[in-house]
Amino acid sequence: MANNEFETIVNNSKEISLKWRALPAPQRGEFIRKFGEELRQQKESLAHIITKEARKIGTESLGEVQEAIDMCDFAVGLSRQLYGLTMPSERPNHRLQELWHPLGIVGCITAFNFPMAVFAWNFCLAAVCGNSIIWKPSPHSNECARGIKEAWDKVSGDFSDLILILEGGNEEAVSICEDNRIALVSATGSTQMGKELAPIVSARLGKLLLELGGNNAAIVCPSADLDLTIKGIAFSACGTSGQRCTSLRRLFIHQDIYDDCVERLKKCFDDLIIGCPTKEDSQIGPLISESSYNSMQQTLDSLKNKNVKVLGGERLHIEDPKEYYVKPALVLVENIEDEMLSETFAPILYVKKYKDLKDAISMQNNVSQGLSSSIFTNEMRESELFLSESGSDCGIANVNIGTSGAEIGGAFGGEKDTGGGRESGSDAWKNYMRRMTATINYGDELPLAQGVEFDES
Ligand code: UN1
Repeated sequence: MANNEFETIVNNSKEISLKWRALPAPQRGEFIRKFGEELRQQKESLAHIITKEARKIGTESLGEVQEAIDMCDFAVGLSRQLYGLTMPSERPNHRLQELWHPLGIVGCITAFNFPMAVFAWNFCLAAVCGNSIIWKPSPHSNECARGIKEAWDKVSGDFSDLILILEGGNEEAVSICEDNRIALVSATGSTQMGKELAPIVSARLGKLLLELGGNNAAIVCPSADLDLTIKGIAFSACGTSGQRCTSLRRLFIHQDIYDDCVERLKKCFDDLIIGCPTKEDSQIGPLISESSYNSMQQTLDSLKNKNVKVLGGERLHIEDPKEYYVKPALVLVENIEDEMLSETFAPILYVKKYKDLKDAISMQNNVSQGLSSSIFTNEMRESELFLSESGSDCGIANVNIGTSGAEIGGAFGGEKDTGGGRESGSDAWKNYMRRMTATINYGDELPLAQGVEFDES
């Protein structure tokens, strides 16, 4: 990347942010409404780009564009709801009030697996909050980024530069992190990436929003409805070829239903349709790259070397010989293996028996990541324990739903090595603004807070 290319991008982003923030928030929302309409119009063609580049199956690609559309709708409403609190002042004739202001430029680093939706989470909020955005997409999904930018350019009038794309890899990501004109860096990717980039932003006391790796688990209790449970597990573990940050990696099954559940899972994994993502009936497309395939095989080999039972996981030669299709792997473990403690971004599901729900919850929590978690049960006491302060330690906890496929209305993100950030719904918008506490004295005296006296003599 030429230095002056980066300078131009930052300067242009700064310039547009000053104009954009002067628009009343509901007018900013109106642009996002039109952007959402444009995405609706282009839903099929944008989904097509996702399938082509990120190799997601048709219905998931359409779902991803829908997620971006949902974010637009959410942000339009939000543009009239950037509420600040007012608090009672302790002093007479005073008002105490919170004001929310834009940050300026937001830097957004996204991963290949959600090449449009995760950008939309960030952009729609950043924009209605009055910020511009510089977007560094994954090198695997530049075309998706260009597709989104073109849609924005159709509706953005003079505000085309509100989205500026910086294509590239690590060097470009580091440039974003180093630049103190970029107020907030929102980054999605592996925990390792987060641990490399976060210190750079922190060193300049910049703001960070991190959405990093998961190592998500589900617990299946004896009362679970196994039909919906198996479907939920299969989608979360194998959908998107196990390449979601929310993908299900670990499964704890109660001993009373273990055999039955594992039999059904085996059958379900055998029946999955693995094939070219452009084919209507394919449920699982290829992995994104050779290196993803290699890391999957490395993990499985090291398990096999320890005589752990691995079912599936082999490469399937379908269509293009350069693509890496795999059969999702079921790994039946008796003990917690080291491989289970880190995230392999591929369809590997570890399955372990449990006796006591509290043990299952503690095994679930006993990893460094904390993104998503599920329990399958029809017992209210079990699900409430799971959701309680003694339950799951994740940012997302589901009952009778798999770990993946969150809606945009809730705040999305996780604890511990997942980075602590929250994006998309609820009050995640506050990450994209600065909070100003204003105290206004409309009286003709100057009483001091805490009763302090400072009388002039
Ligand atoms: C991601 O994999 O980075 O909850 C995001 C889900 C999707 C988002 C995943 N809505 O699975």
